[in-house]
Amino acid sequence: MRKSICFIAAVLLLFSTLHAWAEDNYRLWLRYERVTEPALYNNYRQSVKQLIFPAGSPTLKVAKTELQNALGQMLSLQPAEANTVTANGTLVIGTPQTSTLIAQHRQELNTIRREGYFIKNTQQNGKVTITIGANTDVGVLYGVFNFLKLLQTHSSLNHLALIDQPKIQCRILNHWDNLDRTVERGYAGSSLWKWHKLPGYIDRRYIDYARANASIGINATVVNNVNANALSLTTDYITKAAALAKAFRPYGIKLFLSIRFSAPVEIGGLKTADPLDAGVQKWWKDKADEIYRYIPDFGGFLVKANSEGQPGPQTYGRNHAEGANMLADALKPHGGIVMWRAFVYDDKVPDDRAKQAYNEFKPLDGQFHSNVIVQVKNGAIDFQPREPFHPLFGAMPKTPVMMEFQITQEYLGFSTHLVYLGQLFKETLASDTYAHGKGSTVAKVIDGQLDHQPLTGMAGVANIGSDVNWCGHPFAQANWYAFGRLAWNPEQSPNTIADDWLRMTFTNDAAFVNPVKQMMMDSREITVNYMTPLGLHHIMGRDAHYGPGPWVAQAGRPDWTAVYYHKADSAGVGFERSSRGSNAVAQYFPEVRNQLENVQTTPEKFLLWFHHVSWNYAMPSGRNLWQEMVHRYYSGVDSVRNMQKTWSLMQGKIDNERFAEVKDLLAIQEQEAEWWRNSCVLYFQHFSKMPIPAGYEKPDHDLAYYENQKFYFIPGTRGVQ
Ligand code: BDP
Repeated sequence: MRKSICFIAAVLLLFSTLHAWAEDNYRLWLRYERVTEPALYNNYRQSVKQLIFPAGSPTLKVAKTELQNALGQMLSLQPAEANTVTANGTLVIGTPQTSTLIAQHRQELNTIRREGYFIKNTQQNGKVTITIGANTDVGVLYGVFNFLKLLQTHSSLNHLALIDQPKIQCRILNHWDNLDRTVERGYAGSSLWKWHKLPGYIDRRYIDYARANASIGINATVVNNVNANALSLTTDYITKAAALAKAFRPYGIKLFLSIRFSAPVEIGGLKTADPLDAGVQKWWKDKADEIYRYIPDFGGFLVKANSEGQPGPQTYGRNHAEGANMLADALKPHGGIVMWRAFVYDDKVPDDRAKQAYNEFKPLDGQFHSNVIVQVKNGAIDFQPREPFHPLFGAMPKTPVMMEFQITQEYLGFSTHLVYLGQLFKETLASDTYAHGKGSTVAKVIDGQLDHQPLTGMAGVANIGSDVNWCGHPFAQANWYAFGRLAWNPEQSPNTIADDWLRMTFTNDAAFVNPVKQMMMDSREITVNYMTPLGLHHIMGRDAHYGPGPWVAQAGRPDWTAVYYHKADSAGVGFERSSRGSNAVAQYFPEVRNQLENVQTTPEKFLLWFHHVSWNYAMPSGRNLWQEMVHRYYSGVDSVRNMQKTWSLMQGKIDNERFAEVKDLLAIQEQEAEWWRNSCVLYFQHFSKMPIPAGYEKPDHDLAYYENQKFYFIPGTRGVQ
């Protein structure tokens, strides 16, 4: 008997060590690690001894399960369930429909709308309670996740008086996932959606995906690529999508589909997809009716039309509004919406690519039906490491306009480079458009405040795939997380978001959190320095967008080359977008335009975006432009080395697996940063004809070496033209 007990104990010990050893990072920020600090542990246990949480609906059920699992893991505790408050340390959770105790909080309930929640310390029957209340079940779910965040980040549970609600209605991921499970610009494995096993088999990851999204307030998802395959609108695929929608539904997540504008021809057997054709209109109406039969809460359509070879209304001589409205009318009876992308440019149009979306969309302001929202990328070119805000923000006061950010790091080192995008997102959101004078930030445009828009949204191109750790790089999870948090409230600080994420994902140990947070906060600027300093843009390798390619001069069309954008010559470098050049600056409101018109007042970070500047131009640092550019590239690489140093000090503070993975990835990042630096410095030197100043390490190879590098099977490129 003693022997077998010892044996079982040994096996259990072995398993627990193996478990601790096998850290695969699957759990994201929902780890619910045991609270080990004794005072906190006891305090938390005292605060949640009893639970009043009647949970009838699927959403309340998942909220309750999440809570119970988390409390079990963090505090080894299952609170006693009760109907009335009989003990100090009672957790009261629900809506006015499920709980009379919640219904008493009229003031809070009146303040929050559909998806908001409150978390408060109150007294009931003379006993101390924590109350989590909301008007709706999904509000309760958000409240529970935020309460668990308090525990995960070791926050105090005294004096709780939180009232929170989303500032943006549609907080949506865009998956660029193809039906064959390749992911356009995806660097974290293949698509999560196993179409061939749907609708029969629901993978556990669909549920964990939905949980993770709900925990940060994401409430919608587009499951297929914007470069859409018409097949996704066939009955077969609608049935499959319906199974996904059903899996997501308890978590408050609505499913949307990207559509191919020519679907009526491709799968409907019609001769045309002209939006003004009655047959086409009927086809879409019938299709919408069919979708809603399978997915009653279907969100609507995302549309990439007349962009990069995709069909659209212009194919039939109609404009974007006519195309969008036809689809909107089909969805309207069911409450669906159309997200119509403004990412349009055409190499047949001679104008600067940066101007084309504004040129096409601004004149259509006011012509879209009320259930259309125009989806605009953060900048006018394409998700570059840094772009000035898109001039369409603030320019269409009579049209709902939503943000499209890219979470997947197409132009920011794939899933190999540690780049915290909270900073990038925030920089755009905080930019002042001056649409209605000072303070008219992009955030206020997209949360609807500025022009009183009833329909609001923020989309993020997902970085999620089948990799066990979801996003490829452990720190890429932070970008999914930060997107959700900023979509909920674009005014939040990236610093706070990084802090929460680190605590939940790694540890609450300040000796880890503080230095690593600083590293995250600096990481985006560092990447800009070694990739595209001073406003350079679109100088990456062609097609796959992997690594540097400032020399790319042939790419099928001029606006896909690098030379189109940097315009380096012996006189200088940069794209002249002032009135002396393409006059793209005229698309901004006067305060912004005037600042950007002039080289002297243009912020350094956008200098070469807006101006062609001579190599000898005196920069504020005292260096000339050439020297400044070299300095930035070198400092970018040096900073990556500093990141490596910071990280190496973290050994032992977290599990060895993630420590080692990040260490290895940082080493690749350092090599690739060097590759960017050497390629770009050598390439631009060709024009500046000035030496790399003394004191800098010399590039290992000559320019020809870098130009001749060849890469095969680069991820994210299948299906890319
Ligand atoms: C670019 C990508 C391309 C996308 C396109 C888009 O390179 O793969 O299809 O954007 O947003 O960033 O439609």
